[in-house]
Amino acid sequence: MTELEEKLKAKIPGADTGIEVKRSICAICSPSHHCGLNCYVKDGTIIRVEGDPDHPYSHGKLCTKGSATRSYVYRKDRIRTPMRRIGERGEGKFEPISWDEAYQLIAQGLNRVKTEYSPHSVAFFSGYSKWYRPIYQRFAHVFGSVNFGTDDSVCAVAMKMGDNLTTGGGAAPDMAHSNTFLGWNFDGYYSEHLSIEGVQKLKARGGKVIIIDIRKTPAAKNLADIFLQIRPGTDGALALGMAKLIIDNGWADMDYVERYTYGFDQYKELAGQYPLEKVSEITGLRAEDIYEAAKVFATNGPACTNFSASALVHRINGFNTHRSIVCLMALTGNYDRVGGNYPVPATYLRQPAGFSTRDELFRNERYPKDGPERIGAQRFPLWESSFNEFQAMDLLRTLEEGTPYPVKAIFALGMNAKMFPETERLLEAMKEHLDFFVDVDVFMTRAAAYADIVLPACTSVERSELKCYRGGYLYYTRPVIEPLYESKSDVDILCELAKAMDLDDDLLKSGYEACLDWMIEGCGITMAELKESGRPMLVPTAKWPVKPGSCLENGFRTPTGKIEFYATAVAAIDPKYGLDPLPSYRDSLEDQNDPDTKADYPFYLCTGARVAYSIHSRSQRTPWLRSMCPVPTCEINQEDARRLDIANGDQVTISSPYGSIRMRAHVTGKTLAGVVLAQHGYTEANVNSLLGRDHLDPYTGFPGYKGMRCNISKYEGG
Ligand SMILES: Nc1nc2c(c(=O)[nH]1)N[C@H]1C(S)=C(S)[C@@H](COP(=O)(O)OP(=O)(O)OC[C@H]3O[C@@H](n4cnc5c(=O)[nH]c(N)nc54)[C@H](O)[C@@H]3O)O[C@H]1N2
Ligand SMILES: Nc1nc2c(c(=O)[nH]1)N[C@H]1C(S)=C(S)[C@@H](COP(=O)(O)OP(=O)(O)OC[C@H]3O[C@@H](n4cnc5c(=O)[nH]c(N)nc54)[C@H](O)[C@@H]3O)O[C@H]1N2
Ligand SMILES: [Mo]
Repeated sequence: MTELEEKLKAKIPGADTGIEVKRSICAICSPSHHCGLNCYVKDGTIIRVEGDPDHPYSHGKLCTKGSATRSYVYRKDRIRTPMRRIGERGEGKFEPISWDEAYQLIAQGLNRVKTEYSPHSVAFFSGYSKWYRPIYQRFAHVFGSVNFGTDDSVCAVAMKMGDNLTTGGGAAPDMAHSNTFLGWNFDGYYSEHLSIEGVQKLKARGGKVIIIDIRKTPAAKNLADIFLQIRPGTDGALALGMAKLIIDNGWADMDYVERYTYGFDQYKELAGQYPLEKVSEITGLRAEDIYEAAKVFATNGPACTNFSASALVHRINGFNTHRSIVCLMALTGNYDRVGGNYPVPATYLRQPAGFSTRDELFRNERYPKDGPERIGAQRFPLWESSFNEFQAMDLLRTLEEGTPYPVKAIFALGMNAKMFPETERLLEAMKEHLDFFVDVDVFMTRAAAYADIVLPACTSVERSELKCYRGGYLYYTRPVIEPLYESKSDVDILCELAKAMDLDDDLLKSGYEACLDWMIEGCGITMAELKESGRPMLVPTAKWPVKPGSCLENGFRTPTGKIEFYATAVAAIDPKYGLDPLPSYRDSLEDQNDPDTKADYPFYLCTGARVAYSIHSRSQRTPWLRSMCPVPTCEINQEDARRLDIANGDQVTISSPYGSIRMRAHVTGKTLAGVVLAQHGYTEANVNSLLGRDHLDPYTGFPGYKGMRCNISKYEGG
């Protein structure tokens, strides 16, 4: 081999090899992170990726999914051109059309529904991707619809609502100054790898780590001083039981409670109903372990905790469970204190970076103020009054029943139908009741097959995107390769469509960068500078780190100005909805506990706990990621497996009152007896088809993804 051939084989950048390293970010995963990505590009193709060591936030780290970027970007099922449906909805028969034709057809289709029904009969929906949302939400409102909704209907917002209504806002752990970390449903190894280092450092300093999880996770194994393997969905009872212990043993910070909180007496009375033995029985934990955890948490302070976007709030008792954990922070005086949890205001796309932008104003200033209530408002009034999107878990009912007004068109960016409970019924309802459906996605999906018009979006390495990062950074990424095929960036699609439809908004019509310039005005940096630099830039107005104590000094942003054990905003909701202003506990299977259902479906099904090789539906057909778990697999405890004659690797049927799916059994000692754990996102084994559409948390509308009844048996079909 010549020297050049060797260098080419080793993918060494240089003028001789023609390989150039271009910087971008990995946007496959959680928007809280988006690690820096170095792409090695030769002849317009990415031939290698690695973490960007100079990235000020991720410092060269990259997880499994980011490492699979090439496998993701170059997938065979990329949508290549705009397409018009020529077969039946769902059949998947399309013909290519030009972009101009597509824009004309979309303009006609949406305007027809607007004229025949109303602009609100067009629902604008987005799946998991967040980066384009300011542009998208404004687009929906300028079009005239109140109905903008996203995966926020099932992700993070239930937690944020709990935070907002209790303390006035979310709060980050001050890990660097803490003595105890309460990792409540925390497994950062899989869900946010960049969060692990802080916990490791705390431990190295001699701090204590408590992990509360339903399964033995890497966090439990590597980090925990105390590990509580709790029965799923019973955390609310544990939090109240801990509160009782803390109050009874004099471990509460009563000075803090008196000065900064509201409703303590009622909270104390509620907690009083959870003595240790009762909590032990509900949670399946040993009384001495609960006592020890409560003691360490309350007496080895300051203590901080993580707030999970997913695990606890994916249950019908989720909102109050989350609130009960926030209340523990207040009870021990750990909220807004050094070493505890403290508010860090959002900068851009709801991520904090220590300065302000106008993205929320950009999103909302054109909201049609005379419009009706949004989809889901009548069923979930607390959601409606707390959050500026429709509750997508009411979409199926709205389509079927047409009340309070019909939904006749959906315009979607990345709609994954499998995110919705009773997926097949949703697709049926879309087929039957929609006059017009547009889906913009990177890949061809089940939902896209039902669309009238399908448009190809490109991935993050093919376009630009604005990101903020903790530490005070703004970053405007530059494309490292040209968009593949005829794909385009979502924001370009939206801005071009705004022009084609001649929407009444000069900003949208002037394009993404002009909109960004408007949003970041006043922060001390311009888009021109960001573009020129091509790197994350320190924003002059940024103040980082944000300091704890602002609420203690200036009051909390709640109706009483205090931390509300008793949530006055919940008390303001019509009593007919039966919402409790206190963080009371109820069974996470309460609506499935009739004797027949219990007998037929004796197992607790918990879905979607994060794993390293998977992210929702978008990873399932990414070859490198799929190769790590080629067959949809569920975890079952070894005792249960023995009793049911299920061996490791056997095919099993998981069933619920709504349907059944087939998976492969992974028999393990890591999962509790009586529990089945399964991944979501698979087309051939869609766990959400097992979930009833009304199995929802009445406070937030969030689905019980992680708490429903099921049965499991060996599949005998060969
Ligand atoms: N059973 C169960 N279900 C769950 C969960 C669970 O734990 N258990 N978790 C829930 C949670 S927390 C969330 S956040 C949701 C995730 O919500 P989903 O919306 O289901 O997430 P994805 O499947 O990742 O992405 C949706 C679509 O966006 C497309 N896409 C990717 N990038 C882009 C882009 O740049 N532009 C466009 N236009 N499209 C793009 C993808 O191809 C995909 O089809 O799932 C929820 N579903
Ligand atoms: N690899 C990967 N990372 C992701 C995602 C992904 O799909 N894949 N999705 C991203 C998204 S959209 C979200 S919302 C976040 C969510 O991220 P997290 O909030 O971390 O959510 P999970 O991993 O679902 O749950 C965390 C832990 O809670 C445990 N758990 C489940 N039920 C219970 C319970 O009843 N009680 C207790 N105490 N613990 C329980 C699970 O076993 C798991 O170890 O992850 C983000 N990161
Ligand atoms: Mo999520």
